[in-house]
Amino acid sequence: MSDKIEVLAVAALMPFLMEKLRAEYTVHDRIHVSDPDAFATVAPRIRGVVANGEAKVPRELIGKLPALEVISVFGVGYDGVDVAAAHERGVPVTNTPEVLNDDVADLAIGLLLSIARRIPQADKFVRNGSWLNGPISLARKATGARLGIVGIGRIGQAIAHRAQAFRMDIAYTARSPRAGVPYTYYPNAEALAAAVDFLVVITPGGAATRGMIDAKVLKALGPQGYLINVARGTVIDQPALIAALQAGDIAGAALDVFVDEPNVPAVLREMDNVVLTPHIGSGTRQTREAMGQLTFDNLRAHFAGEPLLTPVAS
Ligand code: 8YV
Repeated sequence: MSDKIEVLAVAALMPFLMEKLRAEYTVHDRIHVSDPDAFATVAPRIRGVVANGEAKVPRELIGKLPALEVISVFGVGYDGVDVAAAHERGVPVTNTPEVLNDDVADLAIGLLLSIARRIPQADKFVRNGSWLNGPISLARKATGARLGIVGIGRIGQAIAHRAQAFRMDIAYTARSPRAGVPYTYYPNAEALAAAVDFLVVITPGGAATRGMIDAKVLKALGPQGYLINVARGTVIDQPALIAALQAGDIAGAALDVFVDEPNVPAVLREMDNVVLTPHIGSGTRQTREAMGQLTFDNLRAHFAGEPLLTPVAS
């Protein structure tokens, strides 16, 4: 047996990261799911877990890994990891903040423009020959519109920064007003939704935000309002959103994230007033490589006894 440190990958990781990990460690790739017997044999030796933004690392799994020392998440979101359970054991959790801010903000603006100007629908209109029968219906102007941002962390501020170039009137909601943020503060999502044309959701997932965008918030957004979600599917009450879209309670939605990915309800996929993308917020080669490098560097720092680069707070 090699004397390499053993780590468990709990998600399918990009080849760039997998190669780096394999050069340094013995990597057990999702064997806790695919081969429980083999997992039971190696579990006592596993010292690191590598996850991604969607993967689950519940208390139960942490409990099966007595030698666990560190959990490194490939993603800024770590709502799948039971951080409390890890920290109780003295196991630090790391994530990949900052390096994906630009990409997620770019996509948020891209989705906003796509749903406002109906770009995917217009593309389809040309491809299927509908243009031959006359012009397409008019869209909604984006420049100068009122933008509400749910969550004004690093990515929320990157979205606002871009929206300024579109001369948007920007407001936000967060648990409390954020010092140094010059935009109008609303104490909750419902009040914010009532005041804007576009509501962009970029708040962390997890129990604290589950179902935060509910029927009342959507009603407040109103029949001329659009919802954009680049956060987590769980932040939105998905059945309530589908009902609101069907009833015309809101004008449309652009969604990069869903409750049960990669499953997207058929009813949503058939709607014309939505734009749907497959969780690609951070999905550029450049950013995914930077995330992979940071995921690896956190692990390497831990095993070298050096300070972690980007640990998650308790
Ligand atoms: C995923 C994400 O990690 O950063 C996050 O929180 O959701 C994404 O970047 C990515 O899709 C890899 O699974």
